[in-house]
Amino acid sequence: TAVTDYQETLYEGYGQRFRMDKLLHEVRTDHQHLVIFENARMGRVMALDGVIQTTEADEFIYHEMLAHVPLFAHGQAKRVLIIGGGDGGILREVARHGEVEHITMVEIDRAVVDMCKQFLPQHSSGAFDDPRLQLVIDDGMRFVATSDDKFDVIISDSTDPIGPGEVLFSENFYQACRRCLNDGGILVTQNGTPFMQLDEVRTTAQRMTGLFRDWHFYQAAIPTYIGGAMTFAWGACDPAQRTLPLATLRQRFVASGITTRYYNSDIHQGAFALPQYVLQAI
Ligand code: AG3
Repeated sequence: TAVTDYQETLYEGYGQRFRMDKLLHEVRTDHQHLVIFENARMGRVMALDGVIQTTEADEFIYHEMLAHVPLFAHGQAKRVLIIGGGDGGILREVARHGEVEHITMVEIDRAVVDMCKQFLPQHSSGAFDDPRLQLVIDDGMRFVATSDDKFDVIISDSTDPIGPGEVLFSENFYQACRRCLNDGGILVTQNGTPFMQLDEVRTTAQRMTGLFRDWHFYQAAIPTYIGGAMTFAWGACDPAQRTLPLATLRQRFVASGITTRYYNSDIHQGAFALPQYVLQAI
C-alpha cells in the first residue's frame, strides 16, 4: 500500500507534514476526529481535528514542563487536578511526585484515553493504574464549575481554543479554577505558540488579570508545536512561588529523586523570561 502523508491543518499557509509510515487508528469519536500513526522520525503521533497533539519523540518536553514547574514551585502539592490530558503524559509526570496524594483527571473524550492506552502506552507508562488517580470522563468546564473539591495545583492540558478546547480558555473557566484552588494553589494551562497565536496570550492575560494576584507565562520550545516556543499560562495567589531562589528549586528537585530529560531547576527559572514581543502583548 502507498505511504501517505499527514498534513497538519492548524495554520493557513504554513504547516508541518509527517510521513504516515503506518496508520494505527483513525476514528471520529463523540467529540473529535482522532488519528494515531507511526512516523519513523518522531515515533507514534496523535492528532485531534487536524492538529498534532503529541509525539513520542518530543512529548517529554511538554509534559515535564507543564507538570514539574508548578509542582516544584508549590513544593507540597497533595491534591492535583488535570483537565484534559487524555494521553496520560501529564498524569505520568505528576505521579512521579511522592508528595502528591490524590490526582483527579477530567477528560472529556473517553476514546482518547482508551486509544492512547493502547497505541501510546509510553505516555502513561502505567500511571492510569496509580491508586491515587480518580479518572472522570466529563467536560472539564462543567467539573470545575460544579466541584466542591479543592486542589493545590490545576493543570489544563487542552487542545487549542477551537472545538472542545475552546471553553478551557474562557474567563469563566479560569475563575472556576481559581475557586477550586486551595490557598497557595497554582493554575497552569497550555496557551499556544505566541509567534503564531499571539491573541491567545493577549486574551488569557486579560482574563487572568483581576482573577489571580500573580499571573504570568512561561515557555518551552516543543518541536512539533511549530512556530517557536509554546507559552504556558501561570495563575497563582502567592507571587513568591514564581520567583523562588534557584537553591530552593534545586533542593526540591534533588530531594524528589525524580529524573527528567528536559526539566531542571535552571530551565525552570529561565522559562519565565519572556521575549519583548510577548511582554508587549500582555
Ligand atoms: N496539548 C497541547 C496541544 C497543542 C497543539 N497546539 C499547537 N501546536 N498550537 C496536547 C496534549 C498533550 N498531552
